[in-house]
Amino acid sequence: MQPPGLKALLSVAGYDPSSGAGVLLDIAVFGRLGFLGTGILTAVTAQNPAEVREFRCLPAAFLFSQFRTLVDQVPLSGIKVGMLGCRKNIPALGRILSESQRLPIVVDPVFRSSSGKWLLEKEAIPFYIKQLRGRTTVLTPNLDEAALLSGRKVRNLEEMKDAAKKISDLVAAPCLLKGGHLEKKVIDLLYDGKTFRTFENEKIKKKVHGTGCFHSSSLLCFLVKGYPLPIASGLASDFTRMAVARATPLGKSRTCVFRLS
Ligand code: PXL
Repeated sequence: MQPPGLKALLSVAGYDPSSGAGVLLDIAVFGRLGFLGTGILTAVTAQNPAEVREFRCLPAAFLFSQFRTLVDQVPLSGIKVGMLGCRKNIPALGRILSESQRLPIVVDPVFRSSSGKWLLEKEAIPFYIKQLRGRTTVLTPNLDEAALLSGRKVRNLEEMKDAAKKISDLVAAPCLLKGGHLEKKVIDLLYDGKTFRTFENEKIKKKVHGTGCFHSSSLLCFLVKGYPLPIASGLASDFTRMAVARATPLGKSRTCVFRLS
């Protein structure tokens, strides 16, 4: 049994040995915000803070088996999805989502690493969208991912609005478009199917690995704490900004990692 009051959140994502992103980072964020972090692996990467060199996907049936085995014993309060790695994992994700429809589900559509490596085949994006449709609470793309999902250029707030609306229509869910890569300011944009809301923060000139993972896993935590999506989105933007301010370089590269302890 889980101790009373302890809620478990699940990260479905890749393994980054440096713990700068993926399941290890998500679990650290869940723990920092008061939850028990659990994780199932889609893929194992060979990477350091500077680059993803290569990765291997785990067999798709095994991805589902990790989920089934965990939930046979452990009740979950929410799910965050990150890197899938391979097209073959998409149907397994679809099953996981359809079996979890009563839970808050945050999907971070990870397609490419900051160093430019594809973390899901580009050709699989339409199938991915189809499997997500109607099955997620919110989708959290960054500018690059929003461009890939919507098929449009996404470079400023006007284009972000256009893309967020298109993506929300495609997946039948709200879209929180993360604008951390805008040039002058960080503007995160939420479109909930009706209204646009923006969350602005000063840009901190720092290269931080795993910002997308951090943002979406903290969003899940605030949703599970009971905040409505617009409030949870603002809290996640602010929490991420504070964490970026505290992030420090790890090892030889100048890329920073989050410090959660
Ligand atoms: O930030 C995207 C991302 C997500 N998950 C894993 C990653 C990366 C980028 O490198 O390695 C496991």
